[in-house]
Amino acid sequence: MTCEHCVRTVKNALYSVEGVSEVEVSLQDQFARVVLEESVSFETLKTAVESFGYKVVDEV
Ligand SMILES: [Cu+2]
Repeated sequence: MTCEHCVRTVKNALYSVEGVSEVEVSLQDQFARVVLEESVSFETLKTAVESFGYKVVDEV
């Protein structure tokens, strides 16, 4: 992610996943924090982000 537009896109990608209730994305630290209201696999979140052209490098 390189700018605020990327941050918005990644946020929208994550919010589009069913079960995601809250998303925090940091451009400076290059991370996304996701609050889930139901069980969602990391793979599902990763796929959503990657479908918008962004790479997920690690799982914390
Ligand atoms: Cu950008």
